[in-house]
Amino acid sequence: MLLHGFAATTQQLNAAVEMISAAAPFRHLKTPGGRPMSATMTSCGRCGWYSDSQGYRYERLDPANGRAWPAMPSTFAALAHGASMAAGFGPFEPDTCLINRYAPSAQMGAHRDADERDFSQPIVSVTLGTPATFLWYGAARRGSPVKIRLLPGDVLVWGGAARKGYHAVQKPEGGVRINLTFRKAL
Ligand code: MD3
Ligand code: FE
Repeated sequence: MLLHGFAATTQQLNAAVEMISAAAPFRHLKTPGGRPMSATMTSCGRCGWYSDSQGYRYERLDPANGRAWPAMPSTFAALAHGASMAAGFGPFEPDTCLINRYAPSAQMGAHRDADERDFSQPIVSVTLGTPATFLWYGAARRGSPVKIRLLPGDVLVWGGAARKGYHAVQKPEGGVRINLTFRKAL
């Protein structure tokens, strides 16, 4: 479900991203095959998403420095919970927020999110910064995807069958795009 403009206080969210990335800097993770991802990433919360030659997983400590990930701001948790309620997926208590940063040349190829334990929990995503086009494939990674142009403040909630769908993101429209994805991973 697309909640257009649901995140009204994007200034606060952007400021929180600055705080988090000062403690846990954005970095290019490598795929298990050794290729650097074009978006840079960091996380906050009780664990953080990570990828290297050992595979895709959630880590309780930031492998870059051995410290806990920055705490999830209460504004983040409240936004994710409110979006899940508004979309009809019920109470949602994420334990992590993966933060993706797309420079003008960065994009994300088609994939599905499968590293979380409980697929009955939704994922909430929030766009900040420069608009970009999101591609929705659904159950199979083929055919022509549905295109959705995401603006800052737009919130998407993925639950039920859509939770396992294939999706991708095109390059942002000439500036930096930040995306927050809230997950219950553990
Ligand atoms: C549909 N991020 O972090 S957000 C990701 O714009 C990711 O940074 C993109 O895909 C981004 O995994 C897309 C929309 C999104 C996020 C997670 C989903 C859609 C999803 C999980 C399941 C289904
Ligand atoms: Fe994804």
